[in-house]
Parts: sequence; C-alpha cells; structure tokens
Amino acid sequence: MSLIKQLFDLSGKTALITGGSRGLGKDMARALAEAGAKIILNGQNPETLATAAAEFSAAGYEVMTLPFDVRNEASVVAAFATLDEQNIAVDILVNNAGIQHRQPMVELSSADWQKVLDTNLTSAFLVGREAAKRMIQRGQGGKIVNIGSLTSDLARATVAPYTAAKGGIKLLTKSMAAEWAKFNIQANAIGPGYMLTEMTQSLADDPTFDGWVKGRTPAERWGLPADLMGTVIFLSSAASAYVNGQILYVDGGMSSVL
Ligand code: GCO
Repeated sequence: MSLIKQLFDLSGKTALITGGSRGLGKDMARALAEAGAKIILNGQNPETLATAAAEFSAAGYEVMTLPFDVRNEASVVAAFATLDEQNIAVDILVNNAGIQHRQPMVELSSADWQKVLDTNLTSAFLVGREAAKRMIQRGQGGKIVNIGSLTSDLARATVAPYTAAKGGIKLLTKSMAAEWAKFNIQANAIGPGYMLTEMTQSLADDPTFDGWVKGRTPAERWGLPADLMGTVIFLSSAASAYVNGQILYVDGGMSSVL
C-alpha cells in the first residue's frame, strides 16, 4: 500500500460515533467504514439504530450498535464497561450527538437550555473521558473528533443554547488536546456549515432562509453530508498525527467572509 494510502487507511481501527444512526453522524460513520474502520453506532432509538446497522451490514461494513444515553453518566460508563467485557477498544471517537432548539432566549426555559447543553456539550466530555481513559491505559494513542458548528465561533439569533454548547465544544477540544496529546491522542473538531440534514430541512424549505444561506456562503450552496467525508477521515487517520486542538470548518467559506 502506498504511503499516502497508508496515511488515510483505517483498517484495524474501531470507531464509535455518537448519534451515528442518522443525519451527519450516519454519513460520517459511513465514511469511516469506507476507509476500513469497524463501526460502533450509538443512538437512542432502537429502531433507527437497527435500520442503520442493517444498511451498514448490507454494504459489507463491520458494524455493531451500542445504545446508550450520551447525557447520562451512568449510561455512558455502563456502555464502555460493555465494550471492556467484549475486549472492544475504541480507537476513534466521533462526538457527534446533538440536538437543536430554536427559540428566543427570553422565552427559553432553563430545562430546554439544559437539555441542549447536556446533549451537545456535556456528552462530549462524558464519552470523551471514558474513551480517553482507555486510550491512555492501552498506550496506543487514539483519535477524538468533536462535532462543532459555525456557531462554535459565530452566533445566530434564537439558537443560544446550541451556540453556547458548540462554542464549548471548540474549547473542550482544545482542553482535550492540552491534556491528552502527550498520550498520542489527537483531539480535533469539525465545524460543519449549513448542511442539508433532517435538522436543517425546515430551514432549507424556507425560501428566505434558503436564499440567505446561499447568499451568505461563498460556495453559494448548502453543504452535503458527503462534503464531510474527507475531513472526518483525515482527522481520524494517521494523516493528522500532528494536528491537535483544531476546529476545521467545512462551511463553503461562510465563516471567512462578512
Ligand atoms: C440554525 C442551524 C445551525 C446549523 C449549523 C451551522 O438553526 O442556525 O441549525 O445551527 O445547523 O449548526 O453550523
């Protein structure tokens, strides 16, 4: 195998993708599978998880499901204990699980605020901590890819909890790099732009919002899940062995222009 192919080859690696049964998580899991990784799909809905796993198996990928609640510490700890019992080591963690809640802050309940922060930010700490403990103990390094957003750096009205959480993802990623890079664990983030997914379909269906995205984006189009494939493989592979604490925006240029 050529040096270049070796750099991006994930054969023999196992990747856990939280929120991996649908949306961008499922597409990124498919990319990692295409690069040779064994896939562990996490999700909360058993049916959606089973459907995604069946698709992956039908495509010839090695896949297993691991249903657990990323917001709940006991559930996360128990999930990793299950992997320990099966001698399954996570080499690559993609902290993708996330929800959106669009509402003006003055109308926002603390419960809804907390639910977004728990799902989109605290989950990355809980799952990242359990994965890193084992990566450090195993002594073979590892990869953590946190999924941020344009809102890791820029705010849009009515999505405050999502923005606060994704801003936290950017600096949590740097904290992970600060503490874990010496163990050959590279922690980085991806900041997807406006991607066409279930979560943004309602925005894309709104002609005004659709026009705003296309006008505000130098590439003049919405992102597609396939636009993330190369980036997630890069940050999950040996090709990024000296990349730490970075957030890589895949946004058609939106975050680079006024
Ligand atoms: C919104 C969207 C955004 C995008 C994405 C941008 O309501 O503005 O949901 O949050 O989903 O996160 O990077």
